[in-house]
Amino acid sequence: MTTAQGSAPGAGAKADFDAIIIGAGFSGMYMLHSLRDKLDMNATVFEAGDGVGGTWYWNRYPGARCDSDSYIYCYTFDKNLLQEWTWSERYPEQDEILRYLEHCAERFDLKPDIQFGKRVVGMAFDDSTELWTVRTDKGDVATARFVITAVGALSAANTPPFKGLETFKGKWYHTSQWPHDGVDFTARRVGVIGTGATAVQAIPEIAQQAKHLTVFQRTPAFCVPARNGRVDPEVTKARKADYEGIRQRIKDSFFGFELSFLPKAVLDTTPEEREQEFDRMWDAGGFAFWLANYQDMFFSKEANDVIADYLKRKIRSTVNDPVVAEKLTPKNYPYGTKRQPLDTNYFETFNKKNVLLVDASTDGPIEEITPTGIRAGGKEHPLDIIVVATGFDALTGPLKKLGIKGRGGRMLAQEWELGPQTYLGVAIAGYPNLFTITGPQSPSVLSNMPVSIEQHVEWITECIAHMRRNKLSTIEATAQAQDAWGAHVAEIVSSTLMPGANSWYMGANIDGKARRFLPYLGPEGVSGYRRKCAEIADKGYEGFVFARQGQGGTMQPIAAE
Ligand code: N01
Repeated sequence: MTTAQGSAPGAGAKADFDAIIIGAGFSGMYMLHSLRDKLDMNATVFEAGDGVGGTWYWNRYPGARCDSDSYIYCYTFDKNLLQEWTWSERYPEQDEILRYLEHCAERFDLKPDIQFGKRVVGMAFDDSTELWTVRTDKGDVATARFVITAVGALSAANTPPFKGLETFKGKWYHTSQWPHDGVDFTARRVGVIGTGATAVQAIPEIAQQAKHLTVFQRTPAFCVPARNGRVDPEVTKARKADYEGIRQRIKDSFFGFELSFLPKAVLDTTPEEREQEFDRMWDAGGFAFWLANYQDMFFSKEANDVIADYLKRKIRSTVNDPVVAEKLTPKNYPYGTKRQPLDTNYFETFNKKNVLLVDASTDGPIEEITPTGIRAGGKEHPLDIIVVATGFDALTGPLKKLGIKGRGGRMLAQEWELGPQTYLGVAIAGYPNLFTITGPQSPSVLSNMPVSIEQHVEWITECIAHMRRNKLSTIEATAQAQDAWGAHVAEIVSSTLMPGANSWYMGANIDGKARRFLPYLGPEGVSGYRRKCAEIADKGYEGFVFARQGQGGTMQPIAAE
């Protein structure tokens, strides 16, 4: 079904749907539930995949699992759901998360309103009707008053234009477009390109199966052990009894986890004292070392060096061959400024006889993919399978791919050539009635995603409810509010070490992409951001203008109820 009768809030031109949601992952599913079941809106979802799950539908590479603790990597909006679902492991595997999301889709009866196998390829705002027209690759054309993008921050795969890739006679796979029936590495010579969070999960798994594995590293990663394992049933019981407290604590936290920085500067500690703290965080595993370390870690290079030194020593004491250990040791960016990979036997894997590390700086970069392998630093490495673990065109990529045209035909992809411009990361001046869940310039990827997703979905739902109560037909961020938000995002990050890394947070992983810090960092993380969004709503949506039906193009601020 591509069209249906809908009653647009604020009356006026008839749309096929009150709202079109793009994507059926964590965010699109909750958005649909909220608009349809709380506001009684006629909403539909276009989803490119053949099932729900988003990230967890697509990323099926070996070792794929969540790096957030399972008890908080889930929806928290429904008390009963929290009680009825039990996670098996500290970090569930991809298939368990997908089963969870399937369960949610059934539980909230979402599938009848999701149109699977349809990728949105264009959408345009019509100034006269004040409606969006959305087109899919299957030929659907549907109108709606609101469009909500729920496309995820890491869904536009980045396959660098490696010379000769098309000539490779073996098989190659991008980790985020993994075959659903898996890949058999038995007796194969495998190459993995990349050593980010994905590759760090995949490499130890592939090395166990493959005859030979060659890892092509451009930048070494600082890894911390995941320390995955079954969850003790007593711990699960205690958490279920305390979910209200947990929910509040993650909402009030900096990053959406039950973690906070140590209220102390590492430079004010003795070497013995900090070594003890480092050991404690290291033994705890997970993001504690990254997100609950000394509070000066992200601000002072000297402090960062002290912390990074601990991780470098761990690499050197784990990897047997000192030359390989040196290649695996990060040297040219501060710790924590690239996404923290969590590992299970990653460095140990380089002690295996069937694993070879080819490092771009010391052995030479990838020059070409040949019909039979990869040539790097003048040497050809024969391969049967290549795993391309080169990540994503993060945050802006998925939105640019939607072909969004706003007021007067302005094109988002063009306007964002020098970086994203948003208000709060959830709205864009010139694009009325468009909301971007966990969009650029919101906490998004710098938080435990479900926490930020729920916050955005609930804020958007309340905003649309407000419009319906006040018979408002369009909402649009002002250019001034947008500029001020962009300046604020940039100013905050400039006081940190984050710009010092060639990270995907900075857009540095994509050739030609503007170097801009893409998510929003602070000053009080997700809790401060949540408060800011709430204050803006309380002030009658400060920084936005509303219009009633028929005022398109000449929007006037309208006082809130
Ligand atoms: O991608 P990445 P990823 N030639 O961009 C290298 C999330 N995630 O898929 O560092 C050679 O981090 C690149 O090198 P460099 C998580 O947020 C979540 O691993 O740019 N190499 C790097 O080593 C994560 O951060 C979970 O110099 C090239 C690698 O490829 C995000 O996904 C689990 C290259 C890419 O690393 C992305 O991680 C896993 C080139 N031309 C991942 N281009 C969860 O827990 C790039 N590289 C939910």
